[in-house]
Amino acid sequence: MRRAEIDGAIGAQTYASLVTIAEAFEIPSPVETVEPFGRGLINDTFRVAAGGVRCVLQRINGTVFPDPFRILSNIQALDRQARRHPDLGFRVPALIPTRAGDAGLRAPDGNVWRLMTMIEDTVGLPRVEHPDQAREVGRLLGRFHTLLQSLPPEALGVTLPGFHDTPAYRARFFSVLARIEGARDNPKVETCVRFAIERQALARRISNARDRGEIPVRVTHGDPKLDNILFDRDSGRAIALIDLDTLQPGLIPHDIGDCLRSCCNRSGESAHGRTQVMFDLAVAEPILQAYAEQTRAWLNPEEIALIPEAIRLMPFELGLRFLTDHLEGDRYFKVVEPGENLRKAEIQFALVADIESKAQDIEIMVNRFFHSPT
Ligand code: GN1
Ligand code: MG
Repeated sequence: MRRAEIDGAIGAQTYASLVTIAEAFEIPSPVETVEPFGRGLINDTFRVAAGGVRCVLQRINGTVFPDPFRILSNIQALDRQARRHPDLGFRVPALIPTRAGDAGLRAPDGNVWRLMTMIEDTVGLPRVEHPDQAREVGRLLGRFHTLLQSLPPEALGVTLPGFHDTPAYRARFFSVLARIEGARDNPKVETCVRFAIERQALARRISNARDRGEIPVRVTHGDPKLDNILFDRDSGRAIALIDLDTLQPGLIPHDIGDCLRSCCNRSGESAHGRTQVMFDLAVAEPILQAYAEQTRAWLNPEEIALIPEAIRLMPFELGLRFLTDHLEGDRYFKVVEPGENLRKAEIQFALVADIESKAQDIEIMVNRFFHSPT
């Protein structure tokens, strides 16, 4: 990418200022290249090359995350935990300190930047193509949760208050809807609104279980979508779960639901045209089976019982979030073109509908893998 394009890519951030930021960290100097990287919807991400080293530079979105340094200390806690359990073969991107010795850099404009090592010789997958890949996803998420079991949730700071608080997202959606005049004039919006109204009760079930103390708060990833999983280039093993911004106290069923809504929707979050959105049970099965093998011994029965519900809930929640953002003018999730968040909401809701039609199969699968060793 040419420098002028990079200059345009993140508004006022010029190429020269990116180099200055990268050079504030403990990497060989001078920095050779900085280029946009990845497909994240919240932060701005760049790949930096300097003296034969490649790393990932990110500006943490300060509008979304109230205290970016809390994210950095949570990542350090995970890193220490992974080092205590090398047997799990779990790799964590290491934070490269600034030359002043800090975990991140607060720029004069107030933005916080971090630099991380690139986990080399890995690939991401645009979609799950083979059951072995699905098995790897389940195994990785299961090992991740197992690794975090011995960390008390209080040991981690809350990086994003209200994250996966479905009742709060629901309430916010209805208040935005009421505030924006003519919002329901668009028939696509109206169809989504009706879909959301019919499923209002869904928003509360899992948080009710948490409030009643039926399921524990544990350390979770918060965003284990396929884009955030890295596979070893040679062996194909899933070895890292990246994007650790929402590593914080949370609910296990939410993580499983989020992982499945992403991996089992093989046409992706932003499919165009007439693509049939569907929840692929042939992908769900190996993920759940491998996940269960890793976690059966310690997950509690209520958490297991809520997995099918969470699989339906997470695309519903994300659909509500996309739809709310569309109504508010795309302030939270980055879009390339107007209407994108609305289309993404439609896709998540179509996924919910397909999951509902397969509810019995999902229930049977969960029971089979978690309650009877295979
Ligand atoms: C956001 O920034 P990114 O793309 O990793 C979002 C997730 C959504 C995801 C959908 C902090 O993640 O909750 O599931 O988009 N992260 C946050 O792609 O809101
Ligand atoms: Mg994320």
